[in-house]
Amino acid sequence: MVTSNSFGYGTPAIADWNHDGYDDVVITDYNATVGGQTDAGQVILFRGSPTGLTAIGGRVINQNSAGVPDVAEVDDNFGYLGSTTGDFNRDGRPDLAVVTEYESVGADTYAGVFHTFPGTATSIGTTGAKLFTQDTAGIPGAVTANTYFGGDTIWSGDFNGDGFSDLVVPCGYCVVAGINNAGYTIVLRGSASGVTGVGARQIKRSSTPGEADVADTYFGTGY
Ligand SMILES: [Ca+2]
Ligand SMILES: [Ca+2]
Ligand SMILES: [Ca+2]
Ligand SMILES: [Ca+2]
Repeated sequence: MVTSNSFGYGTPAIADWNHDGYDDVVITDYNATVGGQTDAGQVILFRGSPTGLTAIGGRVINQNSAGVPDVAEVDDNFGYLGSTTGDFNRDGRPDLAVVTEYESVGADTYAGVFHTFPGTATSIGTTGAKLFTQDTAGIPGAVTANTYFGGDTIWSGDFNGDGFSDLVVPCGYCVVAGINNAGYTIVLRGSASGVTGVGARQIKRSSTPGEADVADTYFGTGY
């Protein structure tokens, strides 16, 4: 069973992107070579149909897709380790968020980023895609090498009940008050313009009364 191919290993995102009543799925393919860049990574949309999942009408999205911030590079691992969906801009169309936890930001290797992609009338759009790092305005914390922001997975829900889906992004390798790898999660709000850093909050173990942050426990992740 050992293989270097990791197609489908990350968390898939499931929604009905073409509004035909059949659920569709985004499957991660983070070891894919893109534009000659090994392990740059991509995700692939498959359609639901009366006979089940089909590649017909699907699409491939990677960091070289038109409108997507950044570019496909060796070892980005776009899609590692997962994706999620929610209606972040409350337009009735499901949107997509994808982690790239090995992305380097400036000189900070493996700092980690995530992208969001707006749902369209019939699919997932790359026009209007956004890139978030820990230096995005409003997000607590700062870009730091080897912290793998966004890993190992992201998820969503409408936590403040305003109808805009919100996004939860972990940083298990992040330092909390000098405690290495204690980790925290960032909760970002949805808005009319989609996921925003405005109003983002940091949640860590010590956010709960009586609980303390502990080294190497990677809060919010499965590490
Ligand atoms: Ca569908
Ligand atoms: Ca990249
Ligand atoms: Ca939407
Ligand atoms: Ca909300």
